[in-house]
Amino acid sequence: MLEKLRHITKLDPDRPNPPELVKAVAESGTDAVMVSGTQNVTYEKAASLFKQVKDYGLTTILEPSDPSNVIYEADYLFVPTVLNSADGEWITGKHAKWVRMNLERLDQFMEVFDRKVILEGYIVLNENSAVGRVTRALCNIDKDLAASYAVVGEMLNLPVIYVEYSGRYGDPEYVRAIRNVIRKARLFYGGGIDSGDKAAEMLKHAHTIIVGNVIYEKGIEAYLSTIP
Ligand code: 1GP
Repeated sequence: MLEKLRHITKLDPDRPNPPELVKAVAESGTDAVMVSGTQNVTYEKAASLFKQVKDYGLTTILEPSDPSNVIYEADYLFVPTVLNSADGEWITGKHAKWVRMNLERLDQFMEVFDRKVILEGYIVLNENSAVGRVTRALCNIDKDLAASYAVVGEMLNLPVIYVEYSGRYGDPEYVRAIRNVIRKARLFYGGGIDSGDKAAEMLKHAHTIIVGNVIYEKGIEAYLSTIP
């Protein structure tokens, strides 16, 4: 399934997602729609957005930020662990809480886990982003250390390494350095992609790009230009 993803659109259920926006996304050629679950994402808003997206036959992915906001109706759950966090809560802490909530029906939970869950090893590199601050990520690291975190992700058998600059276009040299050390994992890149040139530049190194803000901040035309 991961091999089929070149372009993922991250939609925010907390922003207006009128039917014409959802239609444009569905017809854009993007490979999947991802909803990132933050505290502000209510179940109703996210479920209603998923329903609209699914009506068009697009793959839906939920990326929860906490065990309290997992929405099992999504086709897949992409569960982050922040490899360069200084706070264990974001590496395995929340995950253990999630398992604990399901310990009494572990077989059932593991069946869903095996069918729907893909773990993502995040390397967060923008210290000014919400995700960077909240997860206390060690963002000011050189290329070699960033690449080393990616190798650790592979040692842990994570199927995805996600280079996250959320809100800012990142340094392609970092993405290249990480790609060079990756053997099995798929490399995701997200952050500040708002044009065809930036999409193409990051796709030279990353297997998959994730675009978010562009659709809300620059509109549908700019968003469409990011489709490979
Ligand atoms: C955020 O990586 C995504 O989690 C996409 O970033 O919103 O900057 O496109 P942008």
